[in-house]
This record gives sequence, C-alpha cells and structure tokens, in this order.
Amino acid sequence: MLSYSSCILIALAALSVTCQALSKCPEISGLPGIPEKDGLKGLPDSLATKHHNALANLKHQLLRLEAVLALNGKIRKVGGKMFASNGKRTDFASALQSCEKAGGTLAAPMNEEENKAIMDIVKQYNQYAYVGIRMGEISGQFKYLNGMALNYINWHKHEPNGKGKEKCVEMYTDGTWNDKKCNMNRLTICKF
Ligand code: MAN
Ligand code: CA
Repeated sequence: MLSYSSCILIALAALSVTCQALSKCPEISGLPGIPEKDGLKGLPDSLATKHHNALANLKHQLLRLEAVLALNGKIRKVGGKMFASNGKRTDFASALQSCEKAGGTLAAPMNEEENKAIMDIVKQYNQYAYVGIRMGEISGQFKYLNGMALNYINWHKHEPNGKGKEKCVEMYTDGTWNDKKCNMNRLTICKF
C-alpha cells in the first residue's frame, strides 16, 4: 500500500507534468495543507515550471478581474482592445489628456464592432463622446491621432460638413459621427 504522503507526491508530480503539457495550471503552491514545490524532495521541478504556474495564476486572476469589470459595465472588450469611460464630459484636449494619463488614448472606432462597443458606452451615459479622430493639420482630412488614414467611417448623413472649422469628431447615440468643434463638453471614452 502506498502511504498517503506518497500518493500526494505522485499526484503533484503528475499535475506538474500535465501543467507543462496543457499550458494551464491550477494553483499548486500556496494552497493550505499543500507544501511548496521547493519543499518536495524528489519531484521533477524547474524554475520554468514555477514561472509557468505563476503566470497561469496571474492570467487567471486578470481574467477574473476583467469579468467583474465587464459585469459592472466598466469595460468593453473587442479583439485585443478595451474601451472604458471615466464618465466625464470635457473638451477634446482634456479628454485625450486623461486617457493618456491613464496609459491609454482616446477611443477611435476602427471597424463596426469597435464602433458598436464605443456606441454602447455613449448610450450607457446618454452623452455624445469625442472619438480619437481629428482633422490633419496639412491635408485637412480626418485621420487617427497617430496620423494614419481612416480605414473605417460611420459619418451621419450630410457629415462631415464643417468645411475645416469643425476639426474634431463626436459620436452620436446611434453610433454615427459628426465633425464638431474641439471645445465642446463631450464624454471621454478611452482605449487601452
Ligand atoms: C450643428 C453642429 C454641426 C452639425 C449640424 C448638423 O450645427 O453640431 O457639426 O453638422 O449641427 O445639423
Ligand atoms: Ca458637423
């Protein structure tokens, strides 16, 4: 008969191999009653396995946090991007500044799915928002803030109509866009 402690050692060894194979790991160490792997003599162990487990745990915790934020309507995820608002209305420059201060930038819809995610936030706050699109200094064309040409547009009917005097862009509650002066108070929506 195998002793109880041998059974645990074998189970943990099997788990550590499975972890490496599946790139998916439960918390092995740090559980009450289960010794740290370091303390388990004779187990196949490596720094790589420990790091792998630590990263798997971090990823798991991050996914849990994102799920909570999404549940509370604080973030919207599209592809690899996250959109969120601070709920504040301000001019274009201040909106951009608060996004950058938080490590992001103003949200600019680059496809229909992103446009909908941003529109959902506009609807949530029932406030038109500035998007991260503005008129280029030289060309007079609307561009992303990094200077790239737009690859998706959703102008409202008859927009843009500002004839160069409306250099920023707002999103209406139906998700369509209007060129608008940059000194209005509009909802801040950031991309992270
Ligand atoms: C206002 C402004 C303009 C917009 C028109 C649409 O004048 O918001 O930017 O084009 O309304 O009627
Ligand atoms: Ca306009």
